[in-house]
Amino acid sequence: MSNRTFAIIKPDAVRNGYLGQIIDRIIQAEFVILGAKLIRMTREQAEGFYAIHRGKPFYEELTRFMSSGKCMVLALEKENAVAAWRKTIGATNPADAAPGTIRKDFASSLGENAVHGSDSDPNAEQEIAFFFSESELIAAK
Ligand code: IDP
Ligand code: MG
Repeated sequence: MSNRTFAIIKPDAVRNGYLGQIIDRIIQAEFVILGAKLIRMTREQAEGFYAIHRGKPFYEELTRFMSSGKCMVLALEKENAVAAWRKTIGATNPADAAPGTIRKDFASSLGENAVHGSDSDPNAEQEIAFFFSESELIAAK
């Protein structure tokens, strides 16, 4: 189970036309896509998904933004998936993100930063389960 992580291609990236290029980065980085869906989160879903940030100053802005348009949710597999995906996406603030990372190349601000990545194995499993049933995850290539 430690080899899975959860990703979101956020509404800013979809709106800005980067969906295809970000999926390509996922494939180039040799993640196996176990599941992917294009959805529009309700405000309630966004509030539930980001419940860990409830009470923080950016919570309102974050949940409004995450429910503002289409996004793609993905379950990804790779060795050390959580750390590998966080390395691929770069720092939360694109201004601090390393060259070649997704946030450096496709994000424009701290709030609207193109992608999400889980921060631990237990959170990855919980986040995958928030959007996918196990039967929707396809392990075979
Ligand atoms: P992460 O996405 O890199 O794990 P977190 O600290 O978990 O970063 O924050 C979750 C999301 O909340 C960020 O990706 C970003 O969209 C948003 N966010 C975090 N800090 C701020 C802030 O100070 N202002 C506005 N939005 C923020
Ligand atoms: Mg986080």
